[in-house]
This record gives sequence, structure tokens and C-alpha cells, in this order.
Amino acid sequence: MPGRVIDLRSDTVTRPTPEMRRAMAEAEVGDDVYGEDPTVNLLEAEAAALLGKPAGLFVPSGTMGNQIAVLCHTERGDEMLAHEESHVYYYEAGAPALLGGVSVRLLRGDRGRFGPEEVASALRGGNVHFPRARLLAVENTHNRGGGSVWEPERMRAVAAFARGAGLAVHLDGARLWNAAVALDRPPADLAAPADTVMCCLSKGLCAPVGSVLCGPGDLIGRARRYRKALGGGMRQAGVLAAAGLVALRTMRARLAEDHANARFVAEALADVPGLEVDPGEVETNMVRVGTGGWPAARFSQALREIGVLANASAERTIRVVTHHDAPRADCERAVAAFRAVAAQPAR
Ligand code: TLP
Repeated sequence: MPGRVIDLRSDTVTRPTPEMRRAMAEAEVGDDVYGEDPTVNLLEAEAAALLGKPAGLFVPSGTMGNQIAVLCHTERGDEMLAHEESHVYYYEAGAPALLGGVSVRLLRGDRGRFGPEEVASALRGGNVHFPRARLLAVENTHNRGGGSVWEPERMRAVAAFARGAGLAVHLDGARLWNAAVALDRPPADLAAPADTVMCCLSKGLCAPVGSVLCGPGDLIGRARRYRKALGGGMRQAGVLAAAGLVALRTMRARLAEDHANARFVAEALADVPGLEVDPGEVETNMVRVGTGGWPAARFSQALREIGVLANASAERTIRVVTHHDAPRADCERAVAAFRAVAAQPAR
């Protein structure tokens, strides 16, 4: 039985680095609901600049950032378009309906990605029977797609088509930083096709809490009011924003290491009998492991018993997410654990 548990459930489990903790302890703060927290203001400005948008808003979570965007782009009774496995639909507790009275029309496509034709065939025109389609949501990298990256040209084409059809475009860029590293492109290039973009500081970048929503100044003004309504107006939030600044300034480039570790895990598991892994589909920091004869939930439990955490993401699939707090040696131990479980009879 190994000592320390290796946690590959998500990159959300990363803890703030020593530099972040120092920055948090020393942060200059004020009351952010009055707009008087200098560290939050700086984070919002730096994030907006990095993403090529006029304004930014610090929010407690990616979910809140996405849902504020939905509220800003729609009215009650409207419809938004999103991939059937998108986070905004699949993992946000029905919030578009709950908070905005917005229905979601689902699109299909390869690992979270689609083309203008999928958008075109989902649009139904202005007939009184139909809700008004007002928003398209895209996700890059795509979580349930296994960390898949949108090809920039395809993203531009989809966004241009949607805008031509009168839809706004929101980019769930929780892991846009990973896409930027994988493509070796500035984050602003990847965010350019979207009206609004949400990016997380609390995943691969290791900040303890927080995301930013960036977009046009007037929209971010309205977003600030929705953030207040949802209870996300925080006071001396500069202690959190200080960690976010360290994240933005120092933690992006190292994501390449997480990507290399994900490839390492995928390649090591590819020829383990009983497992199904396609190393060719690993584009960033996620690996989807098919568990063959095992129900994934039971496989996950068996891994846990030998000190490795990885969640079932589907009936017969486990998701492995690499991150800062699981260096190569931990990935090697995780591979050994997967091998050990796969060698047992399925149960
Ligand atoms: N994803 C989490 C879980 O919610 C599934 C994870 O462990 O991957 N957009 C995307 C693409 C995300 O992956 C997540 C979190 C969010 C938004 C929401 O961010 P938070 O957790 O900060 O609300």
C-alpha cells in the first residue's frame, strides 16, 4: 500500500504554490463591491489584456462566469446552442434554465467540436413557435472531449457563421491556457472569435479560487450587476486575486509539462491488456481510459484502494487529468496502479 494518495481526478485539486501564498499574505486589498480592491482591479485588467478584450470581471468560479455570460447574452425564453457534452449544459446543474429561463439546443460533433453546418442545422428561424436563438457556447479545451483543442480556423468559421445568424458567441475557456500552450498561440488569438470568454485561474494554473469573464465594457458592466445578484460580489477579494496574478504571470508556460505527462500516461497504458487508450487523441492534460470489461466506477474504486484517484466520466471510461501537483514520478505510480487493477478479473 503506497503512502501519499495520487490525485488525478482533476487539475482543480492543485494547491496554491508558495509564491501564491506569499502574494496572498501581502496583497493590497479594498472592498471590491465598491470597486476599491486594487489587486482585483489589476487582475481584471491583466486578464482582459491577455485575452484581447476591453474589460474583465473576477468571479468566484468558472460556473458563475459562464452563467453570467448566458444571462448577459440572453433574455428569458431565449435559446442557446451548445455541444451536448459541453460543461455549460452537462455540468452546471441546469443553470441556464434555473437562472435565465434559457433552453439549450444541443449540437453534436467530434469530441466537443463542430462546424458551421451543425450550427446551421440547429437554427430554426423566426417562426412564432420557436424560441429565439441568441447565443452559441463553445468550449476550448473541451473537457468531456478529453481535453480536445479547437483548430483556430474552425473556431473562427463557426463564430463568424453564428454571428452572421444574429447569435452572440461565448467561449468557455476554463482551460484556454492549455489550448494556447498546445497550439503555441497567444490566448488572445484563440479568444478573438468570441464576444465573451471565461477562463479559470483555479485549474492547471494552481490558484486556489477564481475565474475571469472578459468581454466588451458595457457587457462587463451588466455582468457586474449579475455577479452581485448571484452572491458573487466579494469584499477583500484581493487575497484571491493576488494568487490569480501569480497564476497568469508565471504558471501558463509550465502546462506543457502536464501535457507531456498526459502523453506519457496514455502511451504507457495503450498496450495494457484490458484497457483502451488512444494516445493519438491526447492533445492537452487529459487522458480517457476505456476500462473494457470493468464498469468504470468499480475500476475507479479499485484504484482508490491502492492510492490513486481518478473518476469515472462515463459508463466504461475513466478520466485522468495531469497537473502541477502530480509530477512524472506520480504519473509512473498511477500507471502501475492502472496496470495492477487491469490485471485483476473484472468485477
Ligand atoms: N470542470 C470540473 C468539473 O466541474 C467537471 C473538472 O473537474 O473538470 N468549464 C469547464 C470546461 C470546466 O471543466 C469547468 C470545471 C468549469 C467550466 C467550471 O469551473 P468551476 O469548477 O470553477 O465552476
